[in-house]
Amino acid sequence: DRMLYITLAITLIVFVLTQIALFWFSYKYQEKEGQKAYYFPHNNKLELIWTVIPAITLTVLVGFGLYYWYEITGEAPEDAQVVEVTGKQFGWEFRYPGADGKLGKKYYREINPAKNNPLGQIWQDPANHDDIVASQEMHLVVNKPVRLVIYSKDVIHDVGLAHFRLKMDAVPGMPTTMWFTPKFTTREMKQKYGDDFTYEISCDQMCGAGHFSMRGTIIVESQAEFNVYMAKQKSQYSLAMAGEQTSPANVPGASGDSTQQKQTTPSTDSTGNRTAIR
Ligand SMILES: [Cu+2]
Repeated sequence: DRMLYITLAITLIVFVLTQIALFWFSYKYQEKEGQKAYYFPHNNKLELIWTVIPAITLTVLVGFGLYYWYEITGEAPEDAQVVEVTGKQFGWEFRYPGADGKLGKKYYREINPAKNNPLGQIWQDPANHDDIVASQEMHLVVNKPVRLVIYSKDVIHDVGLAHFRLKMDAVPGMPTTMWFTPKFTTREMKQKYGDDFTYEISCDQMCGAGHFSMRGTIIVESQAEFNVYMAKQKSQYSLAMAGEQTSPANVPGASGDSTQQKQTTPSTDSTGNRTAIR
């Protein structure tokens, strides 16, 4: 926020001064009887001044921007929590590493929502066995750095975190990352701004007919509350294995990937209508 205010202040001052000068000069030197225009073709000193000063100012402003950019996209602190975020038409999926602290490998051809594998996790990889997958709602721990690893399953989306002043594109085939530390729990924010406050994750990149409905929520809570939430979740592996036993058809990849079906069924409500999207 501070950077935005400084940039606004500097540009506002320059804007006001130049506008005053513009109107003042056009008033002062308006057409008058007996006044002849002064021929003023070039002045090196002036050229130099109005090139160098803005150049330095803008370099400094951009420099700050770059500094913060490298900070949020750079190495996260050692103790950071990792959450994988996947955008799709139209919704968000989140994956948390289990007790091993490691996200298992995945491959796009394994994506098969019908078999409880929306992210294409490779079940042969033991690191996948305790990973937890959730959709639309992300849980974070207050005052603990979190590193988001961002994917997309179809087109370009964008993880927009307005309350955290962050956004990052979700690009198919190219994971992006950013890290930050939530400072206030959802409960603290509700006390401050009213009960209807929610941390929101919005899609900041126009991505299709259901773009407007790509709204997820973030719950920032204490470590204890987070642990309770995690303990209640079932690993995606166990859900997939349970599903496998009841469904006799087990032809890997035969049902194809989900992107083709999804595009034909735009949904109006991403939370209530998840089956229609898939
Ligand atoms: Cu989107």
